[in-house]
Amino acid sequence: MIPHPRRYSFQFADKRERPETDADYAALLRDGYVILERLIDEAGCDLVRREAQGLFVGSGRNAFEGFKTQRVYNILAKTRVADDLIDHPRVLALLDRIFEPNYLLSNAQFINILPGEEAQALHHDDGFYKLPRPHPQLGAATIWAIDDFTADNGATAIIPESHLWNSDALPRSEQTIPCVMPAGSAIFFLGTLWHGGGANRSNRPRLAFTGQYCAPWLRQQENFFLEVPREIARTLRPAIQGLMGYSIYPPFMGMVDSMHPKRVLDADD
Ligand SMILES: O=C(O)CCC(=O)C(=O)O
Repeated sequence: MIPHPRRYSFQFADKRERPETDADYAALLRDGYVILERLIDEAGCDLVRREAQGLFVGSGRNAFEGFKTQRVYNILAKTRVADDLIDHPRVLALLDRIFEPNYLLSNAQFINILPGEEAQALHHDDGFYKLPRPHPQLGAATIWAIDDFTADNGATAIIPESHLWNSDALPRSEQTIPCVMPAGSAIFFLGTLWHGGGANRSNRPRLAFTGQYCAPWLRQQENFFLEVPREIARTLRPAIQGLMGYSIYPPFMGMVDSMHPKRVLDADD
């Protein structure tokens, strides 16, 4: 029998409303994105930068990853420095509004756009769920500026209000604006918003962290159960475990041998 889902869903049981949430949510619905300014300070950015720098190996394997872009995948197995970004209360408060409880982390990466990188192809993050638009919210993402995002250093290019477009509308680069924001800020956008990494015409790298999230009944991009060893997963805080998929979308989705996955995670080997 499946234990009552609330037993292990306590991190997601309460809405994390904050004074800013109403305004953040209104902007998100209107524009498709909202910029959350200066959520972490310079010391926090330095910490993330130092940790990320130690993890980069090589650069992108194709034009979409970016031949002059460095990426770190499987962050949850490699460092704890992104945890506070992944479950930042201001981000969770918005996710609480968009999705049913026990929504999931789909993908977490560091992205370092190096000088000389070209603009990435415009895309929307939920495009791989092949449903015609408009559709219910499937995904949402954050891109955290660990360095200042400027007009010429590869700041994410976005098309405001493109979350409202139908499936047949195609983006043009002239429609984009650079998401200029100071280090420590994050852009939060809906999975339907057209965007892409910007061209880096500066002489310095542009470091970002991105967390992508999806509805609790969708397949995640990352397979966290294979990526993150069980002995690490056990040590993570419940909110992160839940986001990885150690949770249930009631009544059954995510079960392990008829039990809540967190019971199995916590059990002795
Ligand atoms: O790095 C960025 O600003 C955006 C990257 C992106 O959208 C992606 O790689 O899917």
